Amino acid sequence: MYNDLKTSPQAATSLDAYWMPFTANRQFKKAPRLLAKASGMHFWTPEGREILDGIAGLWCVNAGHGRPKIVEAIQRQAAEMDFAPPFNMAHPKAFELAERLVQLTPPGLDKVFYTNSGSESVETALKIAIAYHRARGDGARTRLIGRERGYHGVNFGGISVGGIVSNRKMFGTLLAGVDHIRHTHDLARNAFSVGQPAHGAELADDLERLVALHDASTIAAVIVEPVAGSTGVLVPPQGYLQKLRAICDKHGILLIFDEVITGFGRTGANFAAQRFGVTPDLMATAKGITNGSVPMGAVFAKRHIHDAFMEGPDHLIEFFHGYTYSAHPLACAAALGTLDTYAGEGLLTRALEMEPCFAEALHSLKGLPNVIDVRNIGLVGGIELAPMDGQPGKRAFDVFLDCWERGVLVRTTGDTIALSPPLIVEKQHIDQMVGTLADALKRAA
Ligand code: PXG
Ligand code: PLP
Repeated sequence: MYNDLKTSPQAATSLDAYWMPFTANRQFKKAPRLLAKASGMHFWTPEGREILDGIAGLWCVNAGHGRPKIVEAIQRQAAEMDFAPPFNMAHPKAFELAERLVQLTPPGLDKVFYTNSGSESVETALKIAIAYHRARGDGARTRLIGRERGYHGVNFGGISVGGIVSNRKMFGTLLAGVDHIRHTHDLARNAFSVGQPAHGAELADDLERLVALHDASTIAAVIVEPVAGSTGVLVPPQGYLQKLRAICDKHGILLIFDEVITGFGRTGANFAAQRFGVTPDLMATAKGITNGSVPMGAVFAKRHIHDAFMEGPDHLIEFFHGYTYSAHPLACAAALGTLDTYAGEGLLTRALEMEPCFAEALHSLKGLPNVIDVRNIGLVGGIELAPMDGQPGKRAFDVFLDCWERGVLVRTTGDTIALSPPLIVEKQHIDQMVGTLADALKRAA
């Protein structure tokens, strides 16, 4: 029935050529879900149906859609200068943006390396970590430690340190010299925790197990998401990140936070590092940096890490890494417009203000059919469902489809439904999201 999409009365576009990312292609093409317009908290379908955006696009549109300062910045920049080579050349906005960004970061993270996505930020951070040790004459530190249930994008470094079986199993041997600490998800002790769960700080000690196995002198870095997003909104247990920081310090291991989702206000502070009071050595970001409007990412590094590279003759490249589109003028302009929007409306701390209202609404779902956990921090929420027998992920996917039919966009990962609305969300939107979800959960029972 949907072999074609009518984009105008005359034209019909085939669905054949587009191989869609992270999508059940055959299911989608039988009944496509299309978005044609967006503004503020909403999308509209080509037929004009209004959809409440419960997930900030894909955890990225933190200021809501179509914000004028961002739109105008992109339009002006596209007309003025479309592209400037980033190798051996630069443009003023790249510096202006970097100075603005490091005003927002935790103490000491005052160097910025630009990328174009979260995946590229992760690769960049991992490469900086390994090369940093080598530049200091500690070149045996090459091992990378990730965590089970981590998501660090889709490139080879990221899937190697990541902990999602389906993202790894098809792709061969991955990077050598990678190991993983245990994840922190513990339904038995922590189900229905409001905010940070009480139990599990001791899971950070799992890093000591890997140090004992591999020796600290071989380990370059540990990478974790402060709050795991893609694997079901896993909030760090109280004291866990502090403990991880202390163990890294004890052994000279760099701590990398992957803040691709948690950065730019999602947890109620500029970065989750500030929300939790733990400063990493390197921080990978993307998404909210441009409000999702133009692809961009950034890695933040402590000054001493950057400075370790600044050796040798000064006409030589210090770090053999970079992308054609690093510091792309449109992305820099969009990011400046985004930071103005965040600052002008106090959005980077708004999730903290909205957290009690959001938490209360989410936790009202406790007791509905198949709801086995509710998790929240800032403006991120996860509702975990009991899987259907022999069909993992199906129950949550059915709820997602039902919500879509009823005008609310949510996200599923496994049998967890995730909500991460734009930071401009109001109580009435939260009520609509959670109300629609509650009805869908009852229907799915
Ligand atoms: N790290 C983290 C922590 C992320 O959440 C990436 C890296 C990769 O970013 P890019 O820009 O390369 O996609 C992400 C991205 C989901 C979902 O379903 C989450 C992401 C991307 C796509 C889907 O939760 N996060
Ligand atoms: N492949 C080829 C053949 C290239 O020339 C380049 C960049 O010049 C790349 C890949 C990398 O592209 P990007 O810099 O956009 O990541």
